[in-house]
This record gives sequence, C-alpha cells and structure tokens, in this order.
Amino acid sequence: MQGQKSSLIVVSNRLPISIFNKDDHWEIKSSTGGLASALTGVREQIDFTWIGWPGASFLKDQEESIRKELKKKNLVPIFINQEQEEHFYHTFCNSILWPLFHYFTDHITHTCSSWKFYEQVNKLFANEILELAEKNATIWVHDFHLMLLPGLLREKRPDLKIGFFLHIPFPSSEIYRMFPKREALLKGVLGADYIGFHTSDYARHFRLACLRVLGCDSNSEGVTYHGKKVGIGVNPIGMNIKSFDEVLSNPSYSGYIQEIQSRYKDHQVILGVERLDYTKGISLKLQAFEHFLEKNPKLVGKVVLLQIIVPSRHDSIEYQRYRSDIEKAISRLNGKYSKPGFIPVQYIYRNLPLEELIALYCLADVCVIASIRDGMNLVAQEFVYCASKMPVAGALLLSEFAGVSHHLPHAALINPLDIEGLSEDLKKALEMPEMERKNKIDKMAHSVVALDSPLWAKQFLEKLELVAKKNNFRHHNFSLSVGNKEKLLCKAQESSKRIIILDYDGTLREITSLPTKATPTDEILQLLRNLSSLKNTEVHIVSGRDAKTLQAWLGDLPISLSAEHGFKHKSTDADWQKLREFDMSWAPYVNEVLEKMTEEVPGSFLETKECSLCWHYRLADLDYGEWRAKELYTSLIHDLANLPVEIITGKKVIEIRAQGVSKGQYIQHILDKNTQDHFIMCMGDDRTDLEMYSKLPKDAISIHIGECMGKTTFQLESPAKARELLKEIYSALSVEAEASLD
Ligand code: GDG
Repeated sequence: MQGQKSSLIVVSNRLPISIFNKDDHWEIKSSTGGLASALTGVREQIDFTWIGWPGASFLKDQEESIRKELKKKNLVPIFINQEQEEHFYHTFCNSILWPLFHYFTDHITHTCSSWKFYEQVNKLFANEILELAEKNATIWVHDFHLMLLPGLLREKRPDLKIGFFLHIPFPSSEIYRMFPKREALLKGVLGADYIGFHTSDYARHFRLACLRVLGCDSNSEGVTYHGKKVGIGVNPIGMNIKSFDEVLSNPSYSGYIQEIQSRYKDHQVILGVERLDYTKGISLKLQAFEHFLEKNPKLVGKVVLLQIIVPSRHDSIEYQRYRSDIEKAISRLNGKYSKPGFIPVQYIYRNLPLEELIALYCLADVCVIASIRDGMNLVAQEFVYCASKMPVAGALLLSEFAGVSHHLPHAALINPLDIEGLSEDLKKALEMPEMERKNKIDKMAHSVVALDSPLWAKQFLEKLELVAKKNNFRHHNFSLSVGNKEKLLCKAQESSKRIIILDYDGTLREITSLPTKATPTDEILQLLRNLSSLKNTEVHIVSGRDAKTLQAWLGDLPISLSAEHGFKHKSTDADWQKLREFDMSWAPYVNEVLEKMTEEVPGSFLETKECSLCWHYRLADLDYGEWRAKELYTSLIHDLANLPVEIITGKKVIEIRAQGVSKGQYIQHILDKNTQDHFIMCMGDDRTDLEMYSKLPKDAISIHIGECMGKTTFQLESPAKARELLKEIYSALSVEAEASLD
C-alpha cells in the first residue's frame, strides 16, 4: 500500500456511483441523492479519497478490476457480501435506524438481531481506512450507516483527526432511548473529535442523549468522553451551486425551458421532487392537492401537480408497497379530476437529467416540500436558487419539519399533516403577487448561496482541525505515554519514601447513581491493602465524604483517611481528629433552603455532613435539575455573600461548606518540610482536587481522571485506568522488594 496513503479520506456508506452487473460485464453510473450531490461539489475544490460501497455484490475477480477502475477517480470500494447487504444495509440501516431517527418508530419491524452485521461492516470500513490513512490524516465519516466507525478508528489510531457528520435528524432523546443498542452507537460516534449536524435541534438532541444515556458531562462546546472534549456543532449542508451555474449558463438547457413553457402555457404548475421515501410526505401532498381541487372546482383543468419521484431502495418490499400506494392515490385522483386533454397529477418515476430538473425548478409556479421529517432537504435550496435566476419566480411551500426550514426564514412554512391548511396555502401561493414571490425568493437565495456545499465542507473541516488540535495538545501534553509511565515507575522505585494520595469517588471508584451505592469493590480493597503493604509507602484517601462512611468502608485498612474535604482526618490505628473548629452558624439557614429545593425537585436529595451541606441532583430530570441548580447557586451566592462559607459546584452536586476547609490543607498537614527524595503522587477527578494539586511540591505528580482541569501533570480517562496504573506501581515495587530480599 506504500505510496497510496491519503491525508484526507471521506467515508460514506455509498460511493457517488452505482455499478450495475450486466451479463458478463459491469457498468458505472453516477448516483443521485443529497449526500452524493453535496459532496460531488466539494470534490471539485478539495482533493480527497472517497471510500464507500459501490451498491452491489460482485464476483471476486470482478472486484479487482472494479477497484482498479475506481482508483482512477480516487474512489476506493468496500465490497460487502449479499448477507451483509441484506442485514447491514436493508435491515439495520434502512429498516431500523432510518425510521427511528425520523420518528417513524411504527415502521421498525425488525429486532436488533442484525446488529452483528452492522458491527461487521463498520469494521470492514475501519480496516480499509487504517490501511490508507497517513499519519495524522483527517477522516470525515458520513451518516448513520457508519456510527461505530469513529470509535473503531480511535481505538487503533489516536493520531487521526476524525469528524462525523449526520445527514439525517438526530431524534429527541425520548425516542432515541428506545433503541436497544443506544449506548454502543453513541460511544462509537464519540470516537470522533468533532460531530456536525444540520440544525441546532439535532445537535441538542444528540448532546442530551449523551448526557442521559451515557451520563457524560458536557458544556456548550461539546461532550466530555474518555477525558477528551468531543466538539458538537451545527454545520448546515448546502446545494452544489457550481454544478447548477454550469447548467444555467449552458444553452442546452434552454431547449427544456422552451418545451416546458409550451407544454404548460395554459397551466400553473405545482412541482414536487422527492426520493421515494415515506418520510418525504408525498401522500400528504397528494391528499392536500385533492382537497384543493375539491374546494376550488374552477381551478380544475388549470393547475397541474408535477410530481417527480426518484427511485430509491427498490429491493425493499416496504418501499415497493409505498410506491404502489402513491400510484393508486394518483390514479384515483386523476380518475376523479381528469378532463379530455388534462391530467391533474403528472407523475414521473425516474431520475431526470439535471438540465430538465433545473428547467422545472425555473418554471414551476409553486414548489411544495411536504416532508414529515427531513434532515435538511436540498431540493428546497435548489428550487430557490434556480427560481431566483428568473424574472418571474415561483413560490416555496416548505415543511417546518425539514431541517432546511431553520435556514430559510423567509419561506412560507407549512405543517404537512394539516391537509386543509396545506390546501389553503397552495391557493395562496398560486395567487401570490409576482413582486412578493420575487422578493421572498431573492431573500432566500441569499441564504442558500451562503450554504454552498464546498463552503460547508471547508467550514466543517476547519472546525474539525481546531477541535482535533486541542485534543491532540491535551493528548501529547497530559497523556501518560509508555515513556512517561516508565519514568514514573522508576521514580517510585528509586525514592526513599512514597506518598500516594487518592480521591475516592470518580477517581478510585466510578461515580454511581446514588452515593451510597459506591461501596468499595473487592478489587479496590485489595489494591489499597497491597499498596499500603509496601515498604516506606503511605496511602491517603482524601474524600469529600463524611468520616462515618469512610470509617465503615475503609476504616479497617492500614491507610490514612481524610473526610469532608480535609475537615477531619485519621491516620492508621488512630482516632478521627478535626483539622480545627469552624463557624457553622450559617448551617440552619442553608439547611432550610436545601430542604425546600429537595421537596421541589423530584429525585434530588440532601446530604448533611459536619462542616458542609450538599444538594445532589444526579437522579433528578436532567434539564430540570440543571435549571434549578443554576437558580440555587445564584441565590446562594447572593444570600451567603457575607458569611464564612464557600459554595462549590461538583458533578451534579452543590456543596456549601465552612470557609477554610480544603483538601489542600490536609496535604499541607501530611507533607514533610523536606520532600526532596520522596515520590508523591496525587490523583483526583474534580475541582476540589485541584486544591490538593496546588499544595503539592514542585516535583510531585498529579494525575487527573477525566477532562484536564487546572495544572495537572497527567490525565487518565477513567477510574479503571487509575486502578490499572496503581496496580502497575504495586507490581513494580513488590518485584523490587522481592529482588532486594534475594
Ligand atoms: C439526505 C437527507 C439531506 C432528485 N431528483 C433528481 C435529482 N435529485 C437530487 C436533488 C437533490 C438530491 O437528489 C435529493 O436531496 P435531499 O436533500 O432532498 O434528500 P436525501 O436524498 O433524502 O438526502 C436529507 C441530505 O441527505 C444531505 O445531507 O438534505 O435530509 O435525507 O440534490 O437535486 N437529481 C437529478 N435528477 C432527478 O430526477 N439529476
């Protein structure tokens, strides 16, 4: 593969071509569809290798010649067998994910038994990319067919910059959580550095799904996953303007214009252009048109609905049935309203040449997009652009459920399920004065030009580059590489004394839904016992928990404990002591406020400690909990301004504690004046642990679990990784002890 490596790889399920088997040979044709249209425009400006499935299965000896032929176009085919095509493509992608993401849950007729094929095909793609990608290459993964791919690539190649773009809606987390494989799919996508969506709604739904399903932390920038900040953004796709300009400036298309003009000179034309799909609302459009003819008998014979349907998913019985339903509805309507020389619905079921499509966009009086759900919808943009080139422009009726409605504020928005409303809107659009139509179209054309597909790709890739750079910086500077780990172990072995300081929740033990559930596992108890058995080694657990809990959970171990952020502590075999007395006169008032909040927010609860009060909202509704937490924080800051307290926001908890209590004080208390020859390692996972790091001597090691915060030496992605490192330290030191005995 030497010499064929790529620095920018675009991956989509389908290549922008289809290959047809014909007797003993095969033929390549370009294919239609939103993703293919948009990315074809991008290819003219940005050079990339495109990896995808050519759309059919072939014999092994044909595969090699197809591969060679496509290589000339910088396309790399992924061949899947017929079983994979059936289960991965038809079943899992088209009959489960597609309806789920478009809110058509009643169309899901399969269980997730085809999941293993989804995994298999995603792995096939991953293997090809791993072969082709240069070091630090950019990989841009497209759409719902390949949601595991970013994770599979990240596992093997941390150097890659990985972007993911979803072309369809991401549903509300209420819908998404019904999906049995909900965790795996999200984890797969979160392998990316940056994830883009068409609208802010889809981005918000995705973020909330990550919070609700995976319990990730997030802010407006993105979601934290495995210690990495995954960017989430809105990158609306645009049409391919250049290819339209080429046709519009070419005289060959004027032939179509003349033909259409003469054919429809006595009629007003309502245009529909859709891929055959139940999400596109073609049946609703037909119902509304029938209603319109019924209510406006004088217009029968004067208005034509010209419906273009591009064949799609023709192997699917469901789509065949849908097509037949549409055709029956058209026949019925035509049977009822046709007159000699006039047919109200004119229907074309095939792919038109772009010249003819453009001529129709230019001349239609009204274009109706009646999608029930649609990621973006490029037809609306294409119609607007072409109409804006005409002295007399058509009107656009646009479903409010198509993503493009977010970006065309001047369109007449419709609810396609309101059949009567849509029929009235049709009438208004047909009667709209020319000036008004032109004004609206020109304003919309302005927005469409700003979305142009090469610009969309450029902006997406720039954003990806930026986020990946930040992630790489964190990775290079804070990840515990093999070399750094060796140095750390060496230092631990060579030092005369070792002090290991560990926070408990989120560091040594995973955060649980209820704090009482986070009891130490046998693995943790054994690990602490092992570490404390090492010669010249002290182990300290420094937690925000109360002394009673720490005593019950860890009191039997020969280690030191510090409770309530350093307020109380005990060393091995000694009793608990307070660091000093604190003013707690504020506690009754705060208790009253927090009790009220606990009553008002179902699922939240109050934890009372000797020097602090905590309001936990981990189990409350996510949005409501966050909302009330913000309100509580703001009012407490104001009410407690002059009192000796500190308000700390943690992971789904607000803690109000006596001023002066801090984990940092405990660190000062335990460390000797002279620590020059000591190995000091401190691990934590939240803001209160930064207080410890700041009191450590210069050459001590701080390791933060999760996303980097403050001044930290290293970062590890999870408590499991923290335990793994502690085990390695124990192994290295116990081997050393055995060796010295020998
Ligand atoms: C998915 C999402 C999202 C149609 N008929 C002919 C023809 N077309 C071209 C149009 C347009 C494309 O097909 C259709 O694009 P859409 O965006 O409307 O729809 P999907 O294929 O469902 O695409 C969608 C898109 O991805 C991009 O992210 O917008 O929401 O579902 O470009 O021009 N082209 C030709 N003849 C035809 O008869 N030549």
